[in-house]
Amino acid sequence: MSSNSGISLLRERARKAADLVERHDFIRVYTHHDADGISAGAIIAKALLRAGKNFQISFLKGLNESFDYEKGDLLLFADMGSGYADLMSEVDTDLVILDHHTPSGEINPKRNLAHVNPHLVGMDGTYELSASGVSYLFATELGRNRDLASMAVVGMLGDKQKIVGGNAEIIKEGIEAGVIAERKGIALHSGKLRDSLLKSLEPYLDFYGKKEELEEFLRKAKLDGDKDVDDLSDDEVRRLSDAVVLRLLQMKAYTGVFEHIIGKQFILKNILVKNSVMLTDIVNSCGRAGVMSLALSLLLGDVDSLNRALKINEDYVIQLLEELKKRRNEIREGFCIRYLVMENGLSASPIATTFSRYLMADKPLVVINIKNEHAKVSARTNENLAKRVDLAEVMKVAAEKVGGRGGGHRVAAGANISAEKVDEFLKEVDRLCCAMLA
Ligand SMILES: [Mn+2]
Repeated sequence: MSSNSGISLLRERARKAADLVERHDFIRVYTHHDADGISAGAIIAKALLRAGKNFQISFLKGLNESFDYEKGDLLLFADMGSGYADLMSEVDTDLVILDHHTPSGEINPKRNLAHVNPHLVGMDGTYELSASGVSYLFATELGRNRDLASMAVVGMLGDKQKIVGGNAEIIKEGIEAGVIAERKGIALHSGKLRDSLLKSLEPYLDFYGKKEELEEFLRKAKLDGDKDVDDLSDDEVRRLSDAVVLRLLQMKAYTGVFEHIIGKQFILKNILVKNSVMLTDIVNSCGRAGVMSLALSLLLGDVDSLNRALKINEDYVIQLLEELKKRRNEIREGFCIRYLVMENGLSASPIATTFSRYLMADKPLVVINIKNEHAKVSARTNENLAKRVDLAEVMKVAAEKVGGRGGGHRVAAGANISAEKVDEFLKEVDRLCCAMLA
């Protein structure tokens, strides 16, 4: 099915969701606590406000957390729901699901249901539409809300999607509405170039604690570190891009990252933070710090929240850079994997993502964080290795072998196991990866 007909089928489903909303006075909204979920929440909030609806919005880590609703209200889930058909079938009130995760089965609704998910219309929810994009389609059916396209960009970038299919369509509408502009450039935060390079995590350039190297990098590329990233000329952008690519190659980074960090950048003209990469990082770190409503306020245009959100992002970045520096020498070699076992470390997933994408891309990386008796596992690889290694399968099988649970995507998966089983688990993960790579 072409994604064009997919999108019109999805709009029909979004229309049904809008119809349900119109029949209710109060809407209970639950969304995910990451950048995609928060931006979906902001789009929904704005659309409901404009439609004159009363609503309450809450954030969940997932549907293993509990939620509640009053019978007769409309219950709306964003960035979750599709994977929990059983749970959704038990909901005894009208229900709207705006999601992009793979549906787990048929939902048998007790009341009215509008289920809006790209997978249900032959579109790929992993790369071509996120929950914020689905929420945008819903919002444009509910009212004149095309100016919210800029918020949807945060979810696309946050979920590391591609600008194809549904995402490309939303960008096009945002440009037509005058709220998104495209610019050639590189994925760096606004601010002094020196500072942005030093603190960048995506791309991670490994300049933290290496002041001399950074100055040498700037000198060689004939760039002024005091100049603002947003003021660089086309020529300077080109020199900077070349220098960044060269550095990443020397670091042996995964070359698939280049298409994400160099080339088209999006300017969000009607949001307080116009640099889309920077805004996504800020929203993401607010989510990680547990202050989702601060990020929501920022997206909705609250000037007072800007400085607080910037500070949260700054603290998060420094904390993560410190942790990366500290943990780098603790990474161990297996036969077919690398692994890192931390006790009471920072959250495992951003550490696993950064190391596996930028510093050691030739083998799958498993990062384990032990807290009390419990071990949380993050496993990462890249699209290239994932042609052979399926980490979702590896995590599932290895975790079940030691009495835990695991799963996820081919390139990014996780598991929960008990701390005393870590060695046995790692051996099994290594064995499974070797078998898949052979
Ligand atoms: Mn999402």
